[in-house]
Amino acid sequence: MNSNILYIRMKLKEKLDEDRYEHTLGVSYTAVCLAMRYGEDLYRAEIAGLLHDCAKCIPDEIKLRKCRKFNIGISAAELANPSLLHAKLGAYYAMNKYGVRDMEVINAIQCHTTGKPAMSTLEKIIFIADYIEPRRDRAEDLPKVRKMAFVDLDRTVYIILKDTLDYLKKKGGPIDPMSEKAYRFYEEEVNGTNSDTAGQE
Ligand code: DGI
Ligand code: FE
Ligand code: FE
Repeated sequence: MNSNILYIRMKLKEKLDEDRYEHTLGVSYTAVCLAMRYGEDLYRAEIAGLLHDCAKCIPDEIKLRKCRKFNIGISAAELANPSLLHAKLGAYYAMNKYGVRDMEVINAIQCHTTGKPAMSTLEKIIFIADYIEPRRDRAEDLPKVRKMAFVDLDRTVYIILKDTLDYLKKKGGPIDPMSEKAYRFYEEEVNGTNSDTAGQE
Protein backbone atom coordinates (compact mmCIF):
# COMPACT_ATOMS: atom_id res chain seq x y z
CA MET A 1 0.00 0.00 0.00
CA ASN A 2 1.20 3.51 -0.70
CA SER A 3 3.13 4.82 2.34
CA ASN A 4 1.69 8.29 1.80
CA ILE A 5 -1.82 7.01 2.41
CA LEU A 6 -0.73 5.16 5.55
CA TYR A 7 1.03 8.27 6.86
CA ILE A 8 -2.01 10.47 6.19
CA ARG A 9 -4.32 7.99 7.94
CA MET A 10 -2.04 7.86 10.96
CA LYS A 11 -1.95 11.66 11.25
CA LEU A 12 -5.71 11.99 10.76
CA LYS A 13 -6.37 9.49 13.52
CA GLU A 14 -4.58 11.89 15.88
CA LYS A 15 -6.31 15.02 14.59
CA LEU A 16 -9.91 13.83 14.24
CA ASP A 17 -12.40 12.39 16.70
CA GLU A 18 -13.52 8.80 16.18
CA ASP A 19 -16.73 9.54 14.25
CA ARG A 20 -15.00 12.04 11.99
CA TYR A 21 -12.22 9.55 11.26
CA GLU A 22 -14.80 6.89 10.33
CA HIS A 23 -16.59 9.42 8.11
CA THR A 24 -13.26 10.28 6.49
CA LEU A 25 -12.57 6.64 5.59
CA GLY A 26 -16.12 6.35 4.25
CA VAL A 27 -15.67 9.39 2.02
CA SER A 28 -12.30 8.15 0.82
CA TYR A 29 -13.59 4.70 -0.23
CA THR A 30 -16.81 6.09 -1.69
CA ALA A 31 -14.76 8.59 -3.71
CA VAL A 32 -12.63 5.72 -5.02
CA CYS A 33 -15.77 3.84 -6.13
CA LEU A 34 -17.04 6.93 -7.95
CA ALA A 35 -13.59 7.42 -9.51
CA MET A 36 -13.80 3.85 -10.87
CA ARG A 37 -17.19 4.60 -12.36
CA TYR A 38 -16.22 7.94 -13.93
CA GLY A 39 -12.65 7.24 -15.03
CA GLU A 40 -10.98 9.54 -12.49
CA ASP A 41 -7.61 8.77 -10.92
CA LEU A 42 -8.18 6.46 -7.92
CA TYR A 43 -5.22 7.70 -5.89
CA ARG A 44 -6.27 11.34 -6.18
CA ALA A 45 -9.81 10.44 -5.12
CA GLU A 46 -8.52 8.45 -2.13
CA ILE A 47 -6.20 11.25 -0.93
CA ALA A 48 -8.81 14.00 -1.42
CA GLY A 49 -11.41 11.90 0.40
CA LEU A 50 -9.04 11.27 3.31
CA LEU A 51 -8.04 14.91 3.70
CA HIS A 52 -11.31 16.72 2.92
CA ASP A 53 -12.23 17.22 6.61
CA CYS A 54 -8.68 17.34 8.06
CA ALA A 55 -9.44 20.76 9.65
CA LYS A 56 -12.96 19.88 10.82
CA CYS A 57 -12.17 19.20 14.49
CA ILE A 58 -10.35 22.49 15.13
CA PRO A 59 -12.44 24.81 17.38
CA ASP A 60 -14.03 27.73 15.47
CA GLU A 61 -12.03 30.40 17.29
CA ILE A 62 -8.78 28.69 16.30
CA LYS A 63 -10.01 28.20 12.73
CA LEU A 64 -10.53 31.97 12.47
CA ARG A 65 -7.15 32.68 14.03
CA LYS A 66 -5.32 30.24 11.74
CA CYS A 67 -7.05 31.63 8.64
CA ARG A 68 -5.95 35.15 9.59
CA LYS A 69 -2.42 33.93 10.28
CA PHE A 70 -2.16 32.14 6.91
CA ASN A 71 -3.85 34.98 4.97
CA ILE A 72 -6.82 32.82 4.00
CA GLY A 73 -9.67 35.18 3.01
CA ILE A 74 -12.72 34.99 5.31
CA SER A 75 -16.05 35.84 3.65
CA ALA A 76 -19.03 37.34 5.50
CA ALA A 77 -20.76 33.94 5.44
CA GLU A 78 -17.67 32.26 6.90
CA LEU A 79 -17.38 34.88 9.61
CA ALA A 80 -21.02 34.24 10.54
CA ASN A 81 -20.44 30.46 10.43
CA PRO A 82 -16.73 29.72 10.95
CA SER A 83 -17.36 25.98 10.64
CA LEU A 84 -17.46 26.58 6.86
CA LEU A 85 -13.76 27.49 7.04
CA HIS A 86 -12.77 23.85 7.58
CA ALA A 87 -12.85 23.47 3.79
CA LYS A 88 -10.41 26.31 3.00
CA LEU A 89 -8.22 25.65 6.03
CA GLY A 90 -8.25 21.93 5.20
CA ALA A 91 -7.02 22.72 1.67
CA TYR A 92 -4.23 24.82 3.17
CA TYR A 93 -3.20 22.03 5.56
CA ALA A 94 -3.37 19.42 2.79
CA MET A 95 -0.80 21.46 0.90
CA ASN A 96 1.37 22.66 3.76
CA LYS A 97 1.14 19.92 6.38
CA TYR A 98 0.40 16.80 4.35
CA GLY A 99 2.55 17.73 1.35
CA VAL A 100 -0.13 17.46 -1.36
CA ARG A 101 1.05 19.18 -4.53
CA ASP A 102 -1.79 18.15 -6.83
CA MET A 103 -3.96 21.27 -7.23
CA GLU A 104 -6.93 19.17 -8.39
CA VAL A 105 -6.91 17.50 -4.97
CA ILE A 106 -6.46 20.82 -3.15
CA ASN A 107 -9.36 22.39 -5.09
CA ALA A 108 -11.63 19.43 -4.36
CA ILE A 109 -10.99 19.86 -0.61
CA GLN A 110 -11.49 23.61 -0.83
CA CYS A 111 -14.96 23.47 -2.42
CA HIS A 112 -16.29 20.31 -0.73
CA THR A 113 -18.78 22.07 1.58
CA THR A 114 -20.44 24.70 -0.63
CA GLY A 115 -19.69 23.29 -4.07
CA LYS A 116 -19.06 25.83 -6.85
CA PRO A 117 -20.12 26.34 -10.47
CA ALA A 118 -18.50 24.15 -13.15
CA MET A 119 -16.75 21.70 -10.83
CA SER A 120 -14.18 19.23 -12.18
CA THR A 121 -15.02 15.52 -12.07
CA LEU A 122 -12.85 15.06 -8.95
CA GLU A 123 -14.51 18.03 -7.23
CA LYS A 124 -17.95 16.58 -7.94
CA ILE A 125 -16.84 13.15 -6.71
CA ILE A 126 -15.65 14.50 -3.34
CA PHE A 127 -18.71 16.73 -2.96
CA ILE A 128 -20.99 13.74 -3.56
CA ALA A 129 -18.96 11.18 -1.58
CA ASP A 130 -19.15 13.49 1.46
CA TYR A 131 -22.95 13.29 1.32
CA ILE A 132 -23.49 9.62 0.49
CA GLU A 133 -20.71 7.73 2.34
CA PRO A 134 -22.05 4.72 4.32
CA ARG A 135 -21.96 6.33 7.80
CA ARG A 136 -24.10 9.28 6.69
CA ASP A 137 -27.70 9.15 7.83
CA ARG A 138 -28.67 12.80 7.67
CA ALA A 139 -30.87 13.09 4.62
CA GLU A 140 -34.12 11.24 3.98
CA ASP A 141 -33.49 10.72 0.30
CA LEU A 142 -30.07 9.07 0.70
CA PRO A 143 -31.00 5.76 -1.00
CA LYS A 144 -32.12 7.68 -4.10
CA VAL A 145 -29.06 9.96 -4.09
CA ARG A 146 -26.68 7.00 -3.60
CA LYS A 147 -28.11 5.27 -6.65
CA MET A 148 -28.14 8.46 -8.71
CA ALA A 149 -24.45 9.12 -7.90
CA PHE A 150 -23.48 6.15 -10.07
CA VAL A 151 -25.77 7.24 -12.92
CA ASP A 152 -25.42 11.01 -13.33
CA LEU A 153 -22.84 13.18 -11.52
CA ASP A 154 -24.36 16.57 -12.39
CA ARG A 155 -27.88 15.61 -11.42
CA THR A 156 -26.57 14.25 -8.12
CA VAL A 157 -24.67 17.47 -7.38
CA TYR A 158 -27.88 19.38 -8.16
CA ILE A 159 -30.02 17.24 -5.82
CA ILE A 160 -27.50 17.57 -2.98
CA LEU A 161 -27.24 21.35 -3.37
CA LYS A 162 -31.03 21.64 -3.48
CA ASP A 163 -31.48 19.47 -0.37
CA THR A 164 -28.75 21.32 1.53
CA LEU A 165 -30.18 24.76 0.68
CA ASP A 166 -33.72 23.63 1.57
CA TYR A 167 -32.39 22.32 4.89
CA LEU A 168 -30.48 25.53 5.65
CA LYS A 169 -33.46 27.71 4.72
CA LYS A 170 -35.72 25.69 7.01
CA LYS A 171 -33.14 25.92 9.78
CA GLY A 172 -32.72 29.67 9.19
CA GLY A 173 -28.92 29.60 9.07
CA PRO A 174 -26.77 31.93 6.95
CA ILE A 175 -26.23 30.69 3.41
CA ASP A 176 -22.88 31.04 1.71
CA PRO A 177 -23.33 32.87 -1.64
CA MET A 178 -21.09 30.20 -3.22
CA SER A 179 -23.68 27.52 -2.39
CA GLU A 180 -26.37 29.64 -4.10
CA LYS A 181 -24.15 30.19 -7.14
CA ALA A 182 -23.36 26.49 -7.36
CA TYR A 183 -27.06 25.64 -7.07
CA ARG A 184 -28.06 28.06 -9.84
CA PHE A 185 -25.32 26.69 -12.09
CA TYR A 186 -26.33 23.04 -11.64
CA GLU A 187 -30.02 23.83 -11.90
CA GLU A 188 -29.30 25.31 -15.32
CA GLU A 189 -26.96 22.43 -16.16
CA VAL A 190 -29.61 19.83 -15.37
CA ASN A 191 -32.78 21.62 -16.43
CA GLY A 192 -31.52 24.01 -19.11
CA THR A 193 -28.29 24.61 -20.98
CA ASN A 194 -25.02 26.08 -19.84
CA SER A 195 -23.26 27.19 -23.00
CA ASP A 196 -19.79 27.25 -21.40
CA THR A 197 -19.86 23.61 -20.36
CA ALA A 198 -22.31 22.14 -22.88
CA GLY A 199 -21.04 18.82 -24.14
CA GLN A 200 -18.86 18.00 -21.14
CA GLU A 201 -19.21 14.48 -19.74
O1 DGI B 1 -17.88 18.44 7.09
P1 DGI B 1 -19.05 17.52 6.88
O2 DGI B 1 -20.02 17.54 8.05
O3 DGI B 1 -18.65 16.14 6.53
O4 DGI B 1 -19.86 18.05 5.62
P2 DGI B 1 -19.78 19.49 4.95
O5 DGI B 1 -18.39 19.93 4.79
O6 DGI B 1 -20.63 19.41 3.71
O7 DGI B 1 -20.47 20.42 6.00
C1 DGI B 1 -21.80 20.17 6.28
C2 DGI B 1 -22.43 21.33 6.91
O8 DGI B 1 -22.22 22.50 6.17
C3 DGI B 1 -23.93 21.11 7.00
O9 DGI B 1 -24.35 21.36 8.33
C4 DGI B 1 -24.51 22.09 6.07
C5 DGI B 1 -23.45 23.16 6.06
N1 DGI B 1 -23.46 23.98 4.86
C6 DGI B 1 -23.33 23.62 3.58
N2 DGI B 1 -23.48 24.69 2.77
C7 DGI B 1 -23.67 25.75 3.58
C8 DGI B 1 -23.66 25.29 4.92
N3 DGI B 1 -23.85 26.09 5.98
C9 DGI B 1 -24.04 27.38 5.74
N4 DGI B 1 -24.22 28.17 6.77
N5 DGI B 1 -24.11 27.90 4.50
C10 DGI B 1 -23.92 27.13 3.39
O10 DGI B 1 -23.99 27.63 2.27
FE1 FE C 1 -16.59 18.95 5.49
FE1 FE D 1 -17.04 15.46 5.34
